[in-house]
Amino acid sequence: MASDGLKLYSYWRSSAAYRARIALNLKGLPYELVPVNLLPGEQHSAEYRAVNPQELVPVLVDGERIVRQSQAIIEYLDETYDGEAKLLPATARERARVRALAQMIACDIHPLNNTRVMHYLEREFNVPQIERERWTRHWIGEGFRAIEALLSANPSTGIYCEGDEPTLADIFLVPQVYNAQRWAVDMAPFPIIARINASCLNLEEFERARPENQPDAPKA
Ligand SMILES: N[C@@H](CCC(=O)N[C@@H](CS)C(=O)NCC(=O)O)C(=O)O
Repeated sequence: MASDGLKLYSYWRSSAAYRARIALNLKGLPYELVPVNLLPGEQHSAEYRAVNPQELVPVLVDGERIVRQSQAIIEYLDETYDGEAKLLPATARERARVRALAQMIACDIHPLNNTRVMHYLEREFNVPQIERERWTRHWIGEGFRAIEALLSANPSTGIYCEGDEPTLADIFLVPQVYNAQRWAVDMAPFPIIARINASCLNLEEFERARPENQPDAPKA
């Protein structure tokens, strides 16, 4: 099925929006990118709140339909458009595994390190930057330790998290590695995560979605 105009509200450095960009590229779907600058707080404007009362990116607009939450967006795209790739694998066992890996990131790592959480720690509890960064590294490290263990213990791990085609799990992993590198997390204890990240970034669809390659990224 062809799309009649997809629009993605995105911010170049948002790892949740990065996930949606990768999925759109893997599905071979062209889209209009609508930048929402999180730094001055455009996500809190009345105009954007009407699109997403949660005041977060990404949001996908597909004609009359508005889809919020990156995992819902990705699964919606996969179910709605044939596209070039299937982002969820064929069997229930495989789908459960990739969803579990994705949710370890989406539910148990990323929300603890979100901009609004960091601002709250600073504003309400006077947590200094150095400790906020330690907090971020701690939660990414905890999550990555568990993901690395699951990847290393399972023969289904291939070039990518599940087999030799990229799936939902890789779509979540790569932006989280980007965040880890941004906050100087030591990746040495996570060789499988690092290897899968490198394999993904060799793909043009992941490369095009990178934060640095977005039109709203500051020019170097
Ligand atoms: N669970 C949401 C998370 C979305 C999210 O946290 N987006 C962040 C950027 S990565 C955001 O918009 N933050 C704005 C803020 O914290 O004010 C999803 O997966 O879409």
